[in-house]
Amino acid sequence: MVDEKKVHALDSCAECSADPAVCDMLGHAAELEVTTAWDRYKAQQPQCRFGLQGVCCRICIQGPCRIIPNKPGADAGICGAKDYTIVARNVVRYVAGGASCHSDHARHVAHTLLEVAEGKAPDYKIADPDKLRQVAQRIGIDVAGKEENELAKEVALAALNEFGKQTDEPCKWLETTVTDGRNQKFLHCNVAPTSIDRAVVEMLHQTAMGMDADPVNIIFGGIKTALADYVGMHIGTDLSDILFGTPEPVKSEANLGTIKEDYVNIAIHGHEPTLSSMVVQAAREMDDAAKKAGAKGVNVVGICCTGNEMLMREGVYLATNSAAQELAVVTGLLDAMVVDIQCIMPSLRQLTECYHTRLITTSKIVKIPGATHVPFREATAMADARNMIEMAIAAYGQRDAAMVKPSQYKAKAIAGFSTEALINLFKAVNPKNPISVLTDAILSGELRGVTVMAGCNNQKGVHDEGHLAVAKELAANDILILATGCSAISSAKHGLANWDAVEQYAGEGLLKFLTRLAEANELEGELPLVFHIGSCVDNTRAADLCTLMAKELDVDVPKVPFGASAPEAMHEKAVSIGTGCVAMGMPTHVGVMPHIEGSQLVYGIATQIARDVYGGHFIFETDPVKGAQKLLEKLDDRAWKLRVHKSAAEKYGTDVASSW
Ligand code: BF8
Ligand code: SF4
Repeated sequence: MVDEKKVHALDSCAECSADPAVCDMLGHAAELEVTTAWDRYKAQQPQCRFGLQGVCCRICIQGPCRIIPNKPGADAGICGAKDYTIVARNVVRYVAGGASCHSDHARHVAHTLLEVAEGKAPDYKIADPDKLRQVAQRIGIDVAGKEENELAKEVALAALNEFGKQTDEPCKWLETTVTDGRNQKFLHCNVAPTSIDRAVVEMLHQTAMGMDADPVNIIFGGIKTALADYVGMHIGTDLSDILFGTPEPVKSEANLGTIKEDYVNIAIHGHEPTLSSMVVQAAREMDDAAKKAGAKGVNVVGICCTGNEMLMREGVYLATNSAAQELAVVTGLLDAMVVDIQCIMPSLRQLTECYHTRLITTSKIVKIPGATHVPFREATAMADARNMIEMAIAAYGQRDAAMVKPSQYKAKAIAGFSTEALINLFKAVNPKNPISVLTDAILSGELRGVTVMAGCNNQKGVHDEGHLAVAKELAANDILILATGCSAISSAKHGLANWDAVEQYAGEGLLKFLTRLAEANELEGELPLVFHIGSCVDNTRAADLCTLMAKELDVDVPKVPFGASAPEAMHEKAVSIGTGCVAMGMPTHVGVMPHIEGSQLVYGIATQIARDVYGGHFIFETDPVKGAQKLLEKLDDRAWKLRVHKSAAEKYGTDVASSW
């Protein structure tokens, strides 16, 4: 019998995670005296108050300057920067970091598309030529009479142009995907990015020592950078769909129980589909080699957003989300973990040292001392992927029985809900005007709104608890829920991405709505409570749905009952996505306090002034149920106003009021 107190980093299982697979595996880790993020979080306590409040400035090497706002002599940095300048600068630098991540990912996909078009990446092909044409047309490329590769080259070059063009017109991927109202707002506020790289560089420049001291101007710069992040994400999603296919509903399974004892297990972890799609393909062709080594075949499992990309397109199992990535190794059953970019804990190397697991890094900007580095090149993609699987097969025979602990936990999950797939579902109810199926449900009061749940895991809270509590509260209150990133993985692991959860948690209106959709599509019992729409770059799929709703309702986004929630936000990317959601006009709940409490002014801009200018605003609430309720209040307010304004417009034959 394991003594819970002794084996867990925190005082009890319930303080570690809402996921029983995680609690179980943490027990195993403790028995083996293997440390994880839970132990290191505890060792980091107490965390620095200046850092937590965002009032530590390290922007120049006279610092760090630490501010105590109302204490004479301590209320400004050496250069005189006040709390509001320092907090604003720190937070928008997160946004620049997030935008860099998403957009560099997108740049890589754009390069791959270009190489495919030029015949330099023979292992790839254009999987969705229809989407290629749609994207080309949307960004103003003449498609008539053009061959697929010619068009692909033009789209790839247009995408790459979004990164570095020096002229002053707004990015095409912004201008052509949002409402007219948003375009006007962004131009009016001078926050429409003209290119991604320029926005990021400008942000770093604007926030350097001796630059901008005005928190409003700094935050507007942050909004421009967040919109550049949106452009990067949208390019990432569009071009991935073109290269790897636009997702359609697919059934799979999620949680650590998908790592199988009698298979060669290889985890794909990170964010990009370019390499992982090759690993999945190679794995399917290498079952015989695995059998020769005594296994039943090769089993690929996904972690984080690479996992989401491959679940959506190939039905690959999801092993777990960000906080629990180490625990996939702790099972003792993972023969190789192939990582690409982002959210990869450096600790994985210290951990794999205790196991037979091969840790393989592949990106030239992600190397971990001690890991095996296999540089990934598009030109030799399939051979590289095979090489990695051979390494996993070789490791299979070296498992240490004393370290092995299979997990019994997994859940069925239905995923693959791209915007196109959602529209197809609505088409079965109303072929002529599919989006009206959703907007009519809101106008009639059957649904109270839509929310995209995004974001990470954060050790500051109980792992997965925030995601589950928010999803259940929203579902019980008739909100249609979309999910991305680690939130989507959380739902999948806990059985919220299948119909059983609809019966258990959906409110009356949501149940009616989903039943109607299921019946019209002959998918009875096969729709989820939480619609997995993809990885973090796929938050743009939610934004696209919101734009379609706004257009159908003939209003701008701030009037649409569409919200966002990141109950366990962690990464810089979450800060940029959240800021983008606010600029798009959405009420945006964040369940972890970001580092802004050191300035009441910045806090006020994020939670109140943003609403006056953009229509969207942040709701910071660490209690997930209260957070969901605060979001609901905002959605209800919007739905009520929408109904009143629409009926008044009909009665008097006028346009719907545009104020929010
Ligand atoms: O891009 S949700 S922890 S895995 S950052 Fe990372 Fe956050 Fe997970 Fe995907 Ni998104
Ligand atoms: Fe201190 Fe100013 Fe340098 Fe920041 S920029 S570290 S506040 S001197």
